[in-house]
Formats: sequence, C-alpha cells, structure tokens
Amino acid sequence: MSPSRLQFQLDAQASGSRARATTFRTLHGTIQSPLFMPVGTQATVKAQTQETLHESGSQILLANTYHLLLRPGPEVFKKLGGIHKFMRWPGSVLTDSGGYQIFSLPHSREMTEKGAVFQSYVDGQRILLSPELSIQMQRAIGSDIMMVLDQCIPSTADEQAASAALQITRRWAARSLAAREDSPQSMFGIVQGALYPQLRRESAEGLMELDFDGFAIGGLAVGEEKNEREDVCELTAALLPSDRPRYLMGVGTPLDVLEAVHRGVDMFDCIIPTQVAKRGTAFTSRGIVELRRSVYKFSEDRLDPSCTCPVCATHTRAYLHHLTKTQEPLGWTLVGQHNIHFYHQLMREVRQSILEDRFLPLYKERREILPIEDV
Ligand code: PRF
Ligand code: ZN
Repeated sequence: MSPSRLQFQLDAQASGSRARATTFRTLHGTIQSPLFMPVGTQATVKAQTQETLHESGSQILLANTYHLLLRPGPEVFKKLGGIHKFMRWPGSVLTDSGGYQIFSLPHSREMTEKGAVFQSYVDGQRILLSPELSIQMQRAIGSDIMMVLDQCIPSTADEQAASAALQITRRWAARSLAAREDSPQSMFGIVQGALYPQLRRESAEGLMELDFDGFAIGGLAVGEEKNEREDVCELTAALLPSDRPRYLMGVGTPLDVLEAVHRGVDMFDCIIPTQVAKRGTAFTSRGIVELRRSVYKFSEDRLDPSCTCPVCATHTRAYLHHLTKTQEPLGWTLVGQHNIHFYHQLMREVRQSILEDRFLPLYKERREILPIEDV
C-alpha cells in the first residue's frame, strides 16, 4: 500500500486493550481520534448551527451522498464550490456512499452488478446509483473522506447471501477507487460479511489488496445482538492494518462507542444524540434524563452539573423541560447541542486516558455508569 494521504499517526496504544489514539490530516485540518462524527445527512446536523457544532468540539461531520444527490444535486455543489463553502463548515466532512441508505429504503430497490437501483423520493424517477456515480457525486460534494459504494445486508443474513454481498462490495470497491482518478480526497473501503468470521476475513483481505486510506466496518447495528456486534467488531478491527483509521459505521450509544474503542476502532457516527434530543432525551454523567418528565417542571438544576457545554452553563432543567414539553425547536437545538458535546467529551476523555495509559481503568469504570437504557 502507498503511504496514506491522511498522514496517519499512531499517538498511543493502550495497555490491556486494543484502544488507540491517532492523529491524521484531511484536506480541512488535523483530526484526533477516537472521535465521533455528528450526522449531517442533508448538509445540516438536525437543529444545530455550524456555530453550535463548532462549540461542542465537532472535528468532522458525516453527510449522505444519497440525499444530496437527489437534492440539491451535484450542479449546486459544483457551482458553489463544494460542501464546505455551501454550508460554511470549515472542519472536515466524510460522505457515506449511499449504499446503506438505499438498503434501508422500505420498498422499490434492487441491487445489480451495475449498482443500486432505487426510486427517487423527490420525483419518483428511477435512478441507478453505480459506484462510479456515487464517487462522482462525492467528488462534486468535495468531502474530505469518501466511502465506497457497498452492499449492506441484514446481519442475520444467511452465509450465501452474505458472501454474495461481500463479493459485490469488493468489485464495487475497485470500481470506486478507479473513479477517484486524481482527486486529492481520501477514500475508505467497507468490510462486510455479516456475522461470519470467515467472511469478515475474506472481505477485509480483499479490500486490503486495494489502496484505501482507511477502512470501515459496515453491516453492524442492523439486527444482531450487542455481544454479536462486539465480537464481530473485535475480530474485524484486528484484521485491519494498524496504520490506517478504522471506522465503525452507524454505531451507536455512548456505551457501544466505548466498547468499540476498547476493540480498536477510531471513528464513529450515529444519529442517536441528535435524534433523541428531539423528544427531550439527554445523556448525562449520571445517566439518561428524560426532560419531558414533570419532575423537572420547577427544577432550577443544570442539565448535567459536570458538563462544560454552553447549554449546561446557561439553562435550567425547568426551561429545557418546558421547551421539550411544548416541542419548541429551541428545545431540540439545546438538548442536541448538549448531547453532541457529551459524545465529544467522552471521546476527549477516552483519548486523554489512552495518551496517559490509563484507558483500561477508565473503560472499566465508565462501562458501569454509562447510560445503558434503550434510547
Ligand atoms: N454501509 C454504509 N453505511 C453505513 C453502514 C454500512 O454497512 C452502516 C451499518 N450500520 C451504517 N451506515 N455504506
Ligand atoms: Zn451540557
């Protein structure tokens, strides 16, 4: 493999754990891992502004090729000079390829060797999302990290279906790389293989023959049990090269993220912190707080006394209770900002503990107290 265009650096490796701290450079700056990427599907993280994202310490956002292809479309990004200028986000951006979003569609989708065929929710048109089209679109978006088009299937799929999906993902990965041409944007391959160790190995080895800047673990958090997910995550992360970033796609709760860091993963994305904020669910150092509960009606307490975010510095639980109870947009914004800050703060503490070689005790302590309720 050629040297990573991310100038990847391993800062520290924890003892008694596979956890590691890394630094790498994208086209828009330096990134430190372990890290969490807020999800900005439509070139916006729901209910946040670019300023609130910056304040909570976001280094890199995730955007979705599938949605942005349909609206506003590639021409807008080409005309306006890419997503960073378009949404005025100076940090880094990773774009998911669209494969998973199409897989998640309730109906009318079809996977062929050429690509994924789906019906546009904007105007009903049938569209073939080929690996080449996905990369062309990601080049127009101008993300720092592009993802290959992959085939994500339920993790409970039988071995034959899982094998077919990883074979096609391998062929699409090669086509995606070819479509990058001379773009300076980085590209990650995606390991599939459902819950079959042998297939995960085959998928990882096939992708490692190609020149990717990093590798993602796909096909998890799609129907398996928590312990199954952790086992496959551990096994897959161990197969991947130690000199490239490892990204676990679409995972998860704060505890899921901590468990995956322990197993050697560097990067995460998930809609949970912004999604649950809409209904007033907040992650705090003392567990989950459901702000709509009437016990908070008169509460002058801070949301989380040990949180350093602007929301906790400014507002009472009573105000946040009122906003979420009346479904005011500001409630979603404020709780979302706090939740994103909570994830980033966890990642910063984890990173610091790895650098000081005290990750294992932190992991053991945190896994007992992190919110585990279903969110
Ligand atoms: N592939 C892609 N994006 C994803 C996934 C995947 O398998 C997942 C699985 N949890 C989330 N997002 N391309
Ligand atoms: Zn806070």
